[in-house]
Amino acid sequence: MKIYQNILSSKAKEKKLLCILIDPDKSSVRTVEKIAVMAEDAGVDYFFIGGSLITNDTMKKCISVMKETSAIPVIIFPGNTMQINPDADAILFLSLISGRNAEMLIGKHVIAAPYLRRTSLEIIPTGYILVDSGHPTAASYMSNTLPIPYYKDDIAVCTAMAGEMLGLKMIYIDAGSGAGKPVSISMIEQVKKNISVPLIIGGGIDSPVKAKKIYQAGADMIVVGNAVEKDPALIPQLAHARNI
Ligand code: 1GP
Repeated sequence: MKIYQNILSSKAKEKKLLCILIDPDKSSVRTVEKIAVMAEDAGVDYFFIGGSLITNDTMKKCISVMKETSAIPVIIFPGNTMQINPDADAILFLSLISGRNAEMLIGKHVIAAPYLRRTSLEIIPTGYILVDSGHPTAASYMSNTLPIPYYKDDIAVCTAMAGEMLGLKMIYIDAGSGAGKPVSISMIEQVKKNISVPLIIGGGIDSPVKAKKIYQAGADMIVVGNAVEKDPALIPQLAHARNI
């Protein structure tokens, strides 16, 4: 439980965390290498790797490039069971609690469990909540679930509370990769007031200003994918935004 313990101890010290998401489908090996070097220099806390739909076979290669280029822990953010890879350090064992698709709540987990048991991946049970950001995202389409409406803070709060009561160790609220706008500040504030496990926010965070506001609203960790893939120079500015 090394990574989770580090996340907990950062939260206790109010030290905000930055996570860069690498989607192997969107980034060439060269880009991954560049991002990993810049992330290492900027003191990024974690890498997530995964995607709603991965059509090439570069997951293993990406992990090895990230590990050769930096010492930042690599956490799998799986879109499906095929993305489990024993070379990473940990996996978010995501239950899609905003949806009502039994496969995403428990079905895939049953299939993955015996395989995960044979790896040394640290398993971090995480309540995953998708929030509507104005248009369908790959995550909502591929998971065959309805995201929580953008303005329904109360539904997000009750969903996050239920996830924590079920024993999930983190809550990850995601507007979806490439979302037109991130999760609202008021939703983050309301959820934060009602849970005590670490709160992760991702989707559509494309500037240090937005990142800072989201940290100030209560996110313990933010996840940035698209913006960094487009412009790796954002990495040091995002890292700086952790100092709220
Ligand atoms: C998606 O939260 C992540 O699941 C990251 O989203 O690519 O929009 O930064 P972006």
